[in-house]
Amino acid sequence: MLYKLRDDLGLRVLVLEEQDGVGGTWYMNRYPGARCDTESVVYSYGFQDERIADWRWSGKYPKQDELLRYFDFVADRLDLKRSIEFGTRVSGATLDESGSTWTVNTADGRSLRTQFLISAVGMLASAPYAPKIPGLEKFAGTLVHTGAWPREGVDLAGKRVAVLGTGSTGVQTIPQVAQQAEHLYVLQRTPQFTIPARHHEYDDATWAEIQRQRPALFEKARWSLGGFPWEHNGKSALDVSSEELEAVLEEMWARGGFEFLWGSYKDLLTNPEANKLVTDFVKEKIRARVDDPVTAESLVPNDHPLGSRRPIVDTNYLETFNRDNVTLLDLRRDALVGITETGVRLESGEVPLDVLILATGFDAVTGPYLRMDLRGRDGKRLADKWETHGPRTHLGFATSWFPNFFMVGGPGSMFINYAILMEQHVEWLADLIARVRESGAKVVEVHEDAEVHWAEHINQQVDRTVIPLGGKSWWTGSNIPGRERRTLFYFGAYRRYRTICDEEAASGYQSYAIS
Ligand code: NA7
Repeated sequence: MLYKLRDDLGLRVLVLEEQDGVGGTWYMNRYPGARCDTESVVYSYGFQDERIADWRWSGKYPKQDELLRYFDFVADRLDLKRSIEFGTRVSGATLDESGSTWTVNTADGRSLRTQFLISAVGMLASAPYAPKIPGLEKFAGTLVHTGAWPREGVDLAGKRVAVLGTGSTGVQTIPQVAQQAEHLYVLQRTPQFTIPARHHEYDDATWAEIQRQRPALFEKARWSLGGFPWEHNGKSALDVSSEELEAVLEEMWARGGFEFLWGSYKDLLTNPEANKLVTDFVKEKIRARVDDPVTAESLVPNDHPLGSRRPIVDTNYLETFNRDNVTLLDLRRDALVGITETGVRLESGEVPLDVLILATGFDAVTGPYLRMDLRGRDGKRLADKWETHGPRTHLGFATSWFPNFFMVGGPGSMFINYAILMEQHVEWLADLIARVRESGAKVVEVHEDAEVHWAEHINQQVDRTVIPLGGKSWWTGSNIPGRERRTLFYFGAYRRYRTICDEEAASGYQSYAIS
């Protein structure tokens, strides 16, 4: 966004960043095993700039430290850091009476004025979530949240360690922690489906071939279902023989990653009957990967179908339970009662610990926004507005009562390959801002009925998927106790979303009042 607005549009731009370096989620999530589960080749910038063209990814999925090096490389090569103020947390922002200027307040007591305020706070990392477990504050060992992992690391060697949480983060860190700890206890409340990543390093010949194909891969991803460069085979899983189904699923399983779900049959995530076929396939894979049948059954999800929660990609997660130094503690059978000074207390008794790792996720999607006190027209607070009606936005870009305020990937946009989505958002928002400036207008605000219409649309659309069967999860904001389920994303095809965005621009931004 900075590059686009500053270097393409020639605007005066300042980025305020709470952390001391670039990278966002990859700056904060330094836990062992942190790795992107979107393939590196399309989890990077797609715009052409020869200054960053010589970057080379080491393999299929980039690790956290490689991602951090990438963002640093881009920021340095494009000379971005001179426009970024690091170590500055925004505590809030207030619109002035003219409706055209925001006063942004920082946690260190300063205020800055700007015509346009763009939030790129993301939807997860800036708001880690730790459950209120009785006695948590009494724990005398090392307590660490994966999303706030210390830069200097945590010494796990020879320690009795527990990981609480088995979402994407827990699934990534558990195999790595198991290699370091004397003993690892995995505290699992809800078992999850995981698909093997099949990570591999790129040799020079592979990388040269990927480089050759890269522009075409990006173009494909930009007009795909989920921002990935592959397509389903056009068939229903219900229209093929069981032999053909098995063969295709086995082939996709061998390829690994999200391609298993989005690159095979067209109805795995939309038709419950088709979904059951693939859900059963993955349940059998879980049983085959875990030696002990009792542990295996505890790891098989039985309260939600595959794809109804955020799918998880793993490397050796289930095999980790075959190690002698790893114990699965199934909290559905033996409830977590509380934390003591020396460990965790289950119904069956206490498990002594040196280190407790919370892999308990985030106050996702709305949390990063509501940590800031944003006040729009007539002093309306964003928290109050979103509390009353849910986080209504227009396509995830803007929300009424908050003129000249925009979001990159806000609630109501999509949960897909974020690199592809972000770049589209940046371009769309830059075009809108350019249009406002060219017209000589000062204020742009989305019409309330446009966001009401979009909220209705995404609510209808989600009912055509298996997502309503997913129980409580961050995808619906219901991972936070007491919070009602909400549709936070458009779960249709990305190419359809992109077309809707393009049509809005082509209409001259008919959903917006520009004055
Ligand atoms: P998630 O996916 O929200 O997972 C959080 C995990 O923590 C999940 O297994 C939860 O169990 C568990 N949890 C949360 N609170 C509790 C309590 N009170 N007791 C027991 N277990 C609990 O967060 P992640 O960090 O793994 O991933 C978030 C996203 O970041 C990920 O999807 C990627 O897009 C990047 P539950 O399932 O609620 O029973």
